[in-house]
Amino acid sequence: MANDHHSVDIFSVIRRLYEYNALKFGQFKLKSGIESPVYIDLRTIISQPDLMIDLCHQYVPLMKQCRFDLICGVPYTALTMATYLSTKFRHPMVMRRKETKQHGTKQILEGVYQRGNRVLIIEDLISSGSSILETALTLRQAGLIVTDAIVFIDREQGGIRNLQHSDIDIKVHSCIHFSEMITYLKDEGHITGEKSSEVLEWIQSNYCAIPATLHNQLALTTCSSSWKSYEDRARLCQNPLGKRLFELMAMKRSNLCVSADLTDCQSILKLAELAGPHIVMLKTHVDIIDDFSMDFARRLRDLAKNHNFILFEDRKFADIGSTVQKQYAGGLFRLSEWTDLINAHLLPGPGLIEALRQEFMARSFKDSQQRGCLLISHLSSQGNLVPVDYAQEAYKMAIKNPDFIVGFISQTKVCTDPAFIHMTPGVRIGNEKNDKLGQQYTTPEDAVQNKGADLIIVGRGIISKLDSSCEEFETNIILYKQRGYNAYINLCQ
Ligand code: 5BU
Repeated sequence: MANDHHSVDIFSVIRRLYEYNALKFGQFKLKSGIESPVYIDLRTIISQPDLMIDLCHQYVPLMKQCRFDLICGVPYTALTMATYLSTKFRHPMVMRRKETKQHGTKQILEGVYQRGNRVLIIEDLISSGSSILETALTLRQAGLIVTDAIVFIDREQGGIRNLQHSDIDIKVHSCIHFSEMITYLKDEGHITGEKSSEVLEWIQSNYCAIPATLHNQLALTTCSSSWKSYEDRARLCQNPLGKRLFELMAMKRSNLCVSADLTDCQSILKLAELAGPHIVMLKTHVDIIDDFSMDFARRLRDLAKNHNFILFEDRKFADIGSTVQKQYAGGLFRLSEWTDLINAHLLPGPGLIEALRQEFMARSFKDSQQRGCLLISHLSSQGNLVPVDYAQEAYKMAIKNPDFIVGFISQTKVCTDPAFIHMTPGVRIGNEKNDKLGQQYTTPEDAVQNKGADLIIVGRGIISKLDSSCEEFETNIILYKQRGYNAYINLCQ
């Protein structure tokens, strides 16, 4: 960042905040209902541009200690500060809306960014840390990395420690501590010794916790304290297919799904035969097969039965309910007759989900086969236009339909509910980080430990070995199976 020649003593800023009534002493009722002998209101300084500038420059030395690509102010007070720091020092900024727009793109995050960009959060003051956490959750849900935040005043009520919690892991830097500020005001004769002791005592005995509801949303970061084995998760699952999937994962010690992106039936059957013992799921794109027939579908089902894996057609339904019913049950592929699992977009709304529910029920009545649906909450491809709040909407839809929504195709955790599975594509071992057509790859460990995957989906990383010797194919698939499974097991430590 550019050198900052604007040096102003922080205590002169504190004195002026006091003079402009941004620091008030008396009896104040806080949002939480508690009575406080001190009130800090930094919102007022938007009307004092000189003070605003001098205050903003206090962040600069701390910004130099942080690694970041973008900055983001916590709405609303810190937005003006972040805007000043962004324009003055040419740091690109993103802006988090407090409320999602009800029209247009429904963006919750404004600005230009890429997954993996590092964001520094700017906030005016910290008490519990909840506001910083809310902003960090939104940023992380968009695939951004948040490790640091800077606040002007640390109220010393536990916020900095709250955010150090392993689930959250945000380092908060502060320009000044509350006690330093009070001591300065007392030493300069602005407040009495008595007032200073009263305020300091009050602060020390009023620890602020992060509300439980917010803590529950900490699904983004996979945390060891909430880790559950696949067996335990099977027990918590309400839908029979999800239950069977978790049981298979525990029994086969595998969280691997192979993506059979091959264009002829013979190769897919060969893949199913060779991969069968190591996988819990085989995923198809039936519309890329040149010679599809229902006989092939029956043979694939037999292999799935023999080797005990689930058949998932990656159909990504995204149309009105009536069309989806026909796409699922009819046409050349008659998916409802041979697949266990399909997936859908939320874009068309709940009618699509209702349509699938009706079809599932109608089919299951005939053949008592377990069926389920995954919701697409994210895409793995670069520059995809999936909105940031898509994942939240997917979760809302899932909890309304826990009897047949098995989980999510995700790139980050959608929820902490252990009954829903998170399945992540874009996994490959080796040097390829992308496929030059938008696919973005990560390792099994990164998918599980950082992106919250319970199950990894691997296509070309495995099928590229189909024409190699059986030994080579097997060594490779076992490597994926072990690395994916161990990454999940290692989370419990
Ligand atoms: P790959 O060869 O490992 O890149 O194959 C990944 C598969 O997962 C492929 O069939 C995709 O269609 C599928 N996929 C994906 O890659 N990314 C996504 O976000 C979704 C599906 Br949804």
